[in-house]
Amino acid sequence: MAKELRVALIGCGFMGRTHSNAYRRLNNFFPVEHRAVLKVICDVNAAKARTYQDTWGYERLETDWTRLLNADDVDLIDICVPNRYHREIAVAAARAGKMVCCEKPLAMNVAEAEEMVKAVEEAGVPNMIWFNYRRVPAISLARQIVEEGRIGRPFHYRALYLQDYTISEDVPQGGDALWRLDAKVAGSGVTGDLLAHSIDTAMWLNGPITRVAARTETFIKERRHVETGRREPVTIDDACMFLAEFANGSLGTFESTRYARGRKNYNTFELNGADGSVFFDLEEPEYLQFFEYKQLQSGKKTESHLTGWRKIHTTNSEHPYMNRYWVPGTTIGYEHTFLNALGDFVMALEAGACAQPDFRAGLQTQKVCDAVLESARSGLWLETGVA
Ligand code: SOE
Repeated sequence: MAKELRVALIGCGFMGRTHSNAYRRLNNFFPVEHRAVLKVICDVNAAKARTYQDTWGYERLETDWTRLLNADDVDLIDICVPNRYHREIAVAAARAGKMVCCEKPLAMNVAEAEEMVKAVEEAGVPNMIWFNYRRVPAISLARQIVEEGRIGRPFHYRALYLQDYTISEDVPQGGDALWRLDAKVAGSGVTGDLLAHSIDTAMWLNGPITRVAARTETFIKERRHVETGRREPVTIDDACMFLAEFANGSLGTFESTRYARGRKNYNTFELNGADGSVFFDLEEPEYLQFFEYKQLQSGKKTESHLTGWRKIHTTNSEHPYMNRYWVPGTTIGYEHTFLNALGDFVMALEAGACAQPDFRAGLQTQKVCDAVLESARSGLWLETGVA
């Protein structure tokens, strides 16, 4: 392990923890040449940064991210701050010649995302957006099944992403913990925060989404704002449902809300084709369900008394990523999706390639999100511009 990958991570929230854990574990599980070094933790709040430094073992801390740009001891800048700050940091980091990894959604809107793509591509720096759910072994297996042609002609894609933590009117908006409820900081509500995941997975499995028709709702119109202490209008979409057309001719439905009582992080999808279907549910993340319209000995496709859905326990070493971990039958968790993403990033780096999903892939998802929000405003079917 000759080389170092010296990381500066900006933002000491929930996502910063998932990424820090991935950097710490990388060399325990992935046989890469680079050794991940937790070099700098950066947050405007020095106390938070200090706690992170103690917990995760970062070598030093900064409270001003611009000081990272000329830091000779930093190779990669990882952006885990609220969405409003992604563009400025990513563009500056790329221009400073740093590798850039960024939490999802890529930006507040398409214009910002385009600027970010331009910056990393002009600078020629490796970049990645953390759409971690692609790296759930069962979801990667779904992609493999699609690539192997086992689904046949696709007809339907159906995705749900449901949570319930904003049902109470007493939940405030804004501030460190609840910036996702403030459109000025988050860009949008469930569309950018949750549906961005569903859209990324959908386009990875089923190709470009070309047209959308959407409806959003904001159920609670005013909430106390943490920063001003006043009740202020709520500007995010609390719920979003949209219809989609895919370039391959299939139809999609997408639904997301933070008002589905009992649902904490319910992320599911199903893809139905002429020859098979796949179904995934993040509450049972180690399983992929697969229905195969099977080829019988006669060569004719039909169903029999043994036909049915298979529930594949994706823990064998033949399943994506699982040869890195334990023995067949034992499971991995949410945190490993970030570790798998990082492993892919570093392996691509060493192969002289750019890992997927990169910023350009993040831009495609951003285009769909923007079209969804615009469609909800206008009531019209809209082209996404994704080809
Ligand atoms: C929102 O609650 C959230 O933390 C998202 O921001 C993450 O991307 C998702 O994976 C879990 O839920």
